[in-house]
Amino acid sequence: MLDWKSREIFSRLSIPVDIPIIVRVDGWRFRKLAEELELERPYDERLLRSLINASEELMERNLPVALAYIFSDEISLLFAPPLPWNGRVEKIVSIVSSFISARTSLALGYAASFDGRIVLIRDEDELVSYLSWRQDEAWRNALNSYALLSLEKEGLSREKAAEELHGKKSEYLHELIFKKLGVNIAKVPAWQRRGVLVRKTVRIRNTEYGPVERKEVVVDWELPLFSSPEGLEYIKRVLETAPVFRRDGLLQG
Ligand SMILES: Nc1nc2c(ncn2[C@@H]2O[C@H](COP(=O)(O)OP(=O)(O)OP(=O)(O)O)[C@@H](O)[C@H]2O)c(=O)[nH]1
Ligand SMILES: [Mg+2]
Repeated sequence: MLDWKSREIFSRLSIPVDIPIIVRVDGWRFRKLAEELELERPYDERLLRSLINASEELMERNLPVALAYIFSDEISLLFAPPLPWNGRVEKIVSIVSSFISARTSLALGYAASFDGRIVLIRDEDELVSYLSWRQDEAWRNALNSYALLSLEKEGLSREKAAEELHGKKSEYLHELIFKKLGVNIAKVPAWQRRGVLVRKTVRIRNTEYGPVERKEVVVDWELPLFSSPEGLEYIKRVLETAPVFRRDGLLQG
């Protein structure tokens, strides 16, 4: 008999357990899912809420997840060290992706799948840089989705509209969205422009028996720009109040 265990060649692939990581999952073929579920365009709150709930449920499991940053069809989950499953890459990526897929599918009543990847995060500065990168993408996504819709409303096919928008500057897109849809993109809800952050926190409540700590999951719908001084302060505060980081403060770079 062949030693089949030895053919599971990636099962030993692991990352040091004392490093924070982001696990980012992205919906597979969500354009098709959005069409079949007739999701609202360009943004559907039902989809966002299903991703928020899936993230909350993951955080409520006994896993060291401090926060989840969400926009469009993607979620970035920050895991604090020590990493679960001895840092085994296959285990981490497959469980997180399938957990989010299962919860989202149940919420939407549609079989939704997510791919997944791991990103190493060395310290707080890198976390801010990573989140700013994804938030830039959220903003680009907002401009693009509204602009696509404005051209499609004029009768262009999605493909033609995408072709037309290729390489266009953001000022042009702003103008187009305002002219064709009457929408000031700078004024659409913050969650559409900047995404949403779900975080685990500890609240200290004063009771008649003295202060009591309670873990809670909180959703922030009005995010600052992560690359601004206000954003930096916000992320610092999120990490300070996250129970998984308060324990040993490993992210304090
Ligand atoms: N109508 C609608 N569609 C959305 C919403 N959020 C995400 N989507 C769709 O999901 C897609 C996400 O982009 P991608 O991840 O690049 O596209 P994808 O179809 O998921 O393709 P793969 O990720 O490569 O499998 C968008 O292009 C939209 O078509 C939403 O709120 N409303
Ligand atoms: Mg996708």
